[in-house]
Amino acid sequence: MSKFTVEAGSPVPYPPGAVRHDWTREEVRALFALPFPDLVFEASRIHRLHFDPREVQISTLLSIKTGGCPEDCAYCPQSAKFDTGVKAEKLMALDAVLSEARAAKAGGASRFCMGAAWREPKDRDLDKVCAMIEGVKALGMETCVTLGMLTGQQARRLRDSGLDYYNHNLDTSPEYYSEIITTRTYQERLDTLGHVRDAGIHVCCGGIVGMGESEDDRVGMIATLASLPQHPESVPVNMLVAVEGTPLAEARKVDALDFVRVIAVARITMPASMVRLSAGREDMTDEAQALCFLAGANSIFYGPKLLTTPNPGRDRDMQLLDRLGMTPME
Ligand code: SAM
Ligand code: DTB
Ligand code: SF4
Repeated sequence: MSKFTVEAGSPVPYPPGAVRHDWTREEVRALFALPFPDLVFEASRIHRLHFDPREVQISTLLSIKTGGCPEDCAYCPQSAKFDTGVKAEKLMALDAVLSEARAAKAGGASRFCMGAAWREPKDRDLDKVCAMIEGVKALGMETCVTLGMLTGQQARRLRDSGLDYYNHNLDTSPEYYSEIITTRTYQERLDTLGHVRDAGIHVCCGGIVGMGESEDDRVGMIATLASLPQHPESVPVNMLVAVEGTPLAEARKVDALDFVRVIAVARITMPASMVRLSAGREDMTDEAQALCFLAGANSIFYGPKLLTTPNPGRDRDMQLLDRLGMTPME
């Protein structure tokens, strides 16, 4: 065997691409410690065992209820606790949401994700969101919502309206979490994820890189996600969008190659999940994004706005996919 292959003593478990739920932190740490070419090669190889590496899933995001959130997530421009210039708005009307969904579909998105700046939805609001889900489903798109914490009963109501995915992120490691959020616990997040899973809704769960966390916190976040009883079907990896007025406004920028490592480790440990190159693409070079795709990212948010912050324009994204010979997933 060549000394350049990683099989000998590789921390990548065999058979490669097997879906495991018993990832230890040591194993995940060993992946982060691999030389970059070995890590990206393994991630790319494993990606191909489960997916067509030329295909990227495209979701469009809409903030259906912006700002004024009572939580104190240190990264978030929508928290009422920080002065970020984001104004609190009411829940959007059904018609307006559906016309945005039609435009997203016409633009090529297969999934429509709706986000609300709530700690948790009130039952009255949930009825309105259920009507939005039904309306978007009727357009022939997949649906995803992110509304904060849920009870089991609320998760079942969302399922009954036809919801495909619920997004609720762990954001970081259990150890670093209290540096970022004090108004709800890590366990509450895990409980919400359990309610979503039990209701039979697909789980979209990931985190953020670039909040001043250590590599060990990245290890802790991925090890937690990869040892959930069932892997999230979708794993968003966000690069912090540092917003003025938030406590993380001056956070040190992450080296693009370190971000690629997080994508690669997510791909290797959750081989059959979609890994989304999520927030932060606006400030990433095309080359860094190409490396993320090579390392196993196969999903993006498409359209010029995330929830409140900019995302690359449609032209830039289509040109990038074209240059890479990649196509949107049907
Ligand atoms: N309020 C709900 C909640 O927190 O669950 C849903 C919306 S919240 C904006 C969804 C996720 O967006 C957060 O969990 C976080 O991971 C991500 N996010 C928010 N602000 C971000 C930022 N400035 N940069 C990167 N990701 C961010
Ligand atoms: C996720 O992980 N990233 C998206 C989505 N889930 C809801 C949100 C990113 C938000 C970035 C900051 C903003 O635009 O407000
Ligand atoms: Fe509120 Fe969600 Fe922002 Fe936290 S991330 S402040 S819960 S909108």
